[in-house]
Amino acid sequence: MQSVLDDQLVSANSIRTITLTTEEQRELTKLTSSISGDPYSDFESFYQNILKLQAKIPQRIRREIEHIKNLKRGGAVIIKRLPLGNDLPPTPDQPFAKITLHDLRSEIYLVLLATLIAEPFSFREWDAGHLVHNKYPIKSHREVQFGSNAVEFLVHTETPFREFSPDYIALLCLRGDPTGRANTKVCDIEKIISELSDDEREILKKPYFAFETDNPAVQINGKSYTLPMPIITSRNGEDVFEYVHDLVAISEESQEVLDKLKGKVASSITSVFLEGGDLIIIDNSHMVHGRSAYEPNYDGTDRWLQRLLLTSRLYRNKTNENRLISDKRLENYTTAYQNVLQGLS
Ligand SMILES: O=C(O)CCC(=O)C(=O)O
Ligand SMILES: [Fe+2]
Repeated sequence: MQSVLDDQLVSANSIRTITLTTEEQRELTKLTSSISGDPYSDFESFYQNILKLQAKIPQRIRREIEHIKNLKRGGAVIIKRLPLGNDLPPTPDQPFAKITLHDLRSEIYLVLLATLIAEPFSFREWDAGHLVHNKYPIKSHREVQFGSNAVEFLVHTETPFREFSPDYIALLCLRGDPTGRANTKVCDIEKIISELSDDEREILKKPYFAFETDNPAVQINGKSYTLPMPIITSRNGEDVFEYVHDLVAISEESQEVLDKLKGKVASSITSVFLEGGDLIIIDNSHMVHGRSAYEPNYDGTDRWLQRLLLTSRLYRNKTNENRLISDKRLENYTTAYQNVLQGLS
């Protein structure tokens, strides 16, 4: 039997890990077996059924998840060995919206645990309007900066530089990479930025940072960019951070600071190998995440994640909310990215 003492509770990188005991697994299996509803065709009913049982989540799991919420700064928690069962179908090779395989029941674990931290939401234009996103490699997406790619998925804030980004993201691994190569990456960007000078931080607060794109919002010195934005912004008096490893700066001075930041991010990344049954919840306002490159086989055995976006800011009532908001800056993404998104709907 797994002992609680085996767990490495705190690592140097604000990532806490707990491994479920057999008893906790048993309790969760019992709890989830009474939950009904289809997370894809009627998310709200499914979610309401889950909320009724949330008070019964084993204490230690609840405490660990709530710890990240209460930190109010960079943190992530990994819950290992969720009892997802053994009847996972082969990993699909097409976008999830195009197949009839729905409701795997793993969604119950994802939504039950992740919504202890905040409320679920998503973007209407993403993943066919599903609240639970299924992420696995798709051959034609291989090179794109998207969760279904195979090249390195550069570390990023989820949904950076838009009108709204999630406060947390949750990734539940249904099937780990059988080749052992795909590592999720996590980095505490708040900590890195706190170690820069005041002058450097002032530059990161200016709207000097953007992506190169073929669908520009602005042109600067003949180059095409998304709308330049700051990396540090303030929310309710607290600094929050939005960053992606392929950002560029629009002036020489800001490029110098960005290059320094990129170097520090690259050397402060923690790699986490997710196995089937592992859930990671990441504070998306203070941490960035990504994934190493890997070699999918596209034969039904590939890595498979389910993802939930979470917000502490949008909803007051926990019932009957419209949980889809619009991703309004989509028109300035690269054409390659937009093609992938459209293929999902
Ligand atoms: O594949 C991973 O581990 C990370 C995926 C990711 O960044 C995402 O789906 O948002
Ligand atoms: Fe992501």
